Amino acid sequence: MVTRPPEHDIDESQVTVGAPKTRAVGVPAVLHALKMSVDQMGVARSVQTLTRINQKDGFDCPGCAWPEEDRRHLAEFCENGAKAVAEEATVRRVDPSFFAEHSLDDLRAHDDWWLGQQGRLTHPMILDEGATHYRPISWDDALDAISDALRALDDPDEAVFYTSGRTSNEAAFLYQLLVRGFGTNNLPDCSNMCHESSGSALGQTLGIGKGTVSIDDIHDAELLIVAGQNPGTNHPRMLGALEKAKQRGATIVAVNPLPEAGLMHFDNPQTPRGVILGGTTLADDFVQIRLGGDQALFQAIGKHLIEQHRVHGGIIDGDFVEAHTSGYDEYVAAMDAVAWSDLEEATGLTEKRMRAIAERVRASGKTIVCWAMGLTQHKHSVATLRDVVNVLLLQGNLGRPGAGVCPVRGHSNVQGDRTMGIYEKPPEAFLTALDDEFGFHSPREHGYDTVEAIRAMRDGRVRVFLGMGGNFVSATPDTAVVEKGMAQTDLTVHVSTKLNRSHVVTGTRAIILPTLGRTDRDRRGTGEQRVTVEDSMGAVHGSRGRLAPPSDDLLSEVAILARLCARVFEGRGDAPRADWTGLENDYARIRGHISRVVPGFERYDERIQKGRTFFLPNGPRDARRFATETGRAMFTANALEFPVIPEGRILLQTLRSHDQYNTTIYGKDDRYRGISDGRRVVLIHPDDIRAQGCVDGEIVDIVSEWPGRDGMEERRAEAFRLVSYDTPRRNAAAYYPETNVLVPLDSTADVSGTPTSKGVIVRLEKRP
Ligand SMILES: Nc1nc2c(c(=O)[nH]1)N[C@H]1C(S)=C(S)[C@@H](COP(=O)(O)OP(=O)(O)OC[C@H]3O[C@@H](n4cnc5c(=O)[nH]c(N)nc54)[C@H](O)[C@@H]3O)O[C@H]1N2
Ligand SMILES: Nc1nc2c(c(=O)[nH]1)N[C@H]1C(S)=C(S)[C@@H](COP(=O)(O)OP(=O)(O)OC[C@H]3O[C@@H](n4cnc5c(=O)[nH]c(N)nc54)[C@H](O)[C@@H]3O)O[C@H]1N2
Ligand SMILES: [Mo]
Repeated sequence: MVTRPPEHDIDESQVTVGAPKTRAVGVPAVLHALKMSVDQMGVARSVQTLTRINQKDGFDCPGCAWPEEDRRHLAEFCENGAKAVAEEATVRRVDPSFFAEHSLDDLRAHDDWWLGQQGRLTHPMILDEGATHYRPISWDDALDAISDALRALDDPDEAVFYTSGRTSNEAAFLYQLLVRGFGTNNLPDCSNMCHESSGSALGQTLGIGKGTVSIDDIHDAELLIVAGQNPGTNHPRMLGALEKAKQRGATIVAVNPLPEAGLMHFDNPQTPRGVILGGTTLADDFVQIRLGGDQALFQAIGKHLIEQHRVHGGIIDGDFVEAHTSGYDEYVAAMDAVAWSDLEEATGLTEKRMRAIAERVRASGKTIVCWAMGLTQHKHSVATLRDVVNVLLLQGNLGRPGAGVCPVRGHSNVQGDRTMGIYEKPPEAFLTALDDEFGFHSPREHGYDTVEAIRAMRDGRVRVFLGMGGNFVSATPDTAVVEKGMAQTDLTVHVSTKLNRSHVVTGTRAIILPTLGRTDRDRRGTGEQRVTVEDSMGAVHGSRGRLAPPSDDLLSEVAILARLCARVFEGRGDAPRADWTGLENDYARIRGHISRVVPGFERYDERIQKGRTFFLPNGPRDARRFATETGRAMFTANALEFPVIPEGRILLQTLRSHDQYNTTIYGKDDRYRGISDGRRVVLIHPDDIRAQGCVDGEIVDIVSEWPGRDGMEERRAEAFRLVSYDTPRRNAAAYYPETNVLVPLDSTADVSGTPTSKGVIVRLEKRP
């Protein structure tokens, strides 16, 4: 039976704390996901939908970007994929009567869970200047209003165009064309807060900002290091690949401050082994590292390998280093110089322990390092990832089977969006090809990334904000600053599937454009359209929804963008030229344009027909080709950095619970960590609770401290419950987005500019 949306917000006084789990998935996961599916969409629709996820010619799961296995199980089961689908395929609706009933103030008072649980948006809505409620508006009027606002700007740089990572390749390509044709590169995206550090480090050292492994490589690896990642919750299908590698004899080392259930033990619901025989123990070695200690760990591994090679020989792949790399001597000198005592302090591990981990690397003939946000969201993340690359280069673990780098991407098409040109710093070759194809001149000046866009809003330099998916207000750091910045704009526009905070923290005027999701059938012009996406490993494939859309009033992202292009470019001789209506009616024609602009997409449409997949060229993987400054893979010498926590303070990481998708809160539990019915908790070492003069279960405020221009700035998140947890001393964890109020806007990673969401210095304060 479908259940009604919640009437009330989460009641945090109901939170309960039990023992964390030590194993992931299994039958409880199946039951939990089925319940959520049936709550949102009933039995028949649940079956119809769940059996189509990631099947050939079905739709691409809007959950994560982990690739599909070649031989798919019928309804390859993934608890959190099923939840992502249920959220989108829900039969609950947010229609004009909902907006008539709820004023903006009323909506603003609700939490993110309540907002998201109300259902799918069904109709374009506008908030007029000074209005208390959104009112319905026709598509034509809404698109005219947006186009008029853009065309009235003094300078195209007064507009900001954000993208989340669910947008299809076709829509992303049109979007960046709209933005560049309009005259700016202000294209911040969720990547700026996510894997930007990976892109920066890999681009510099390997010449490609992406991973270099395929799913077969994962199966073939001898050693898999999984660092700064919680796959049991965020990439559950990865557990199946790890299990397969394990069964073929791989060793798995998990590096994490928290003993995450999914890293420890996996009960695969697809196999009898997982259901009745007790599943598979995944991590052979759980390395409980301090927050931000990973650069030190990889330096320790490199240092040990270099030392041992000197004594015994045969460890470093001299041929590879000689033929394919640069910077080796400088790197060796830096590793010789780094002190074990510093490496111990940074990691919280002993020299002996680190040498033992390094011995596993030495013993492995094929090593892959996988990582996610635990490695990318620190001040020194880019340096950390360069040191990951250094270790792999030593043994030639790049460009051969079973070895390489595996940044595990977040949103299901975040990688594809970047390939399609959603980037504030586009390379010249891309712009030249784009200009040639559409007969115009793209702006060359770099645009704002996410943090720069917020600064510009704060300083009153942004007048129009457009969000292609996502939830900018909740997802970004320093919530109070973002909310103020948004309010200073003239117009905020969101192309969205579901209601979220960014719809209720608005500019002077605001427009909501409801759109189709992955699961929805997309019928236009020449018939049912498919879109395409790129997974975390550079494989491109089609996605086609089958469900009746939530209302007849929805336009696809492609249709919205094609119509905006027509309006914004009308009568402008210097604008891109294309048959906008033709593109809207036949997405294959967009793929035609892409095939001529983006390398690797030749014969694009043909290669994705009938559920086919193709791999994009990958220099390091395909041919040990490294398009770097030196034309070789680059060793780099990086100074050791790690967070220094002032006296009496704690380092806080902000992460995801098991029942959320970024700012979309599916439910109130974090089953694997033992938390139920609430989210305002701080997971913290029991000795730190005592050291702060508190007791377990006490409710405290979290106050972050940041040395700003005018002295120490304080930011406060109120009323969090202290939960004793197995985490290193002075390292705590709490859920995002609630804790984004604490992340200072200027606290960003060097080079990549990513907010330091995994390293926020805080103190705890007793409540009056
Ligand atoms: N169900 C679900 N799936 C998702 C998402 C979701 O919200 N829900 N989000 C998607 C997106 S956009 C992304 S980017 C990914 C995110 O996937 P993850 O990166 O797994 O997400 P987080 O919850 O941020 O978890 C960070 C992990 O890194 C660890 N960690 C934190 N700091 C450090 C550190 O300094 N060193 C080490 N070694 N470990 C550290 C944390 O303890 C935690 O296990 O998941 C994607 N998939
Ligand atoms: N403190 C802290 N902050 C973080 C992070 C962290 O770990 N800690 N993680 C960061 C990371 S890794 C990321 S990726 C960002 C995520 O930032 P975003 O991508 O901006 O946030 P989401 O919550 O994924 O966006 C959800 C909204 O997207 C819309 N949506 C969903 N599907 C579709 C679709 O198919 N089309 C369209 N047009 N809209 C759709 C829905 O309206 C939904 O409300 O957050 C970042 N912020
Ligand atoms: Mo992400």
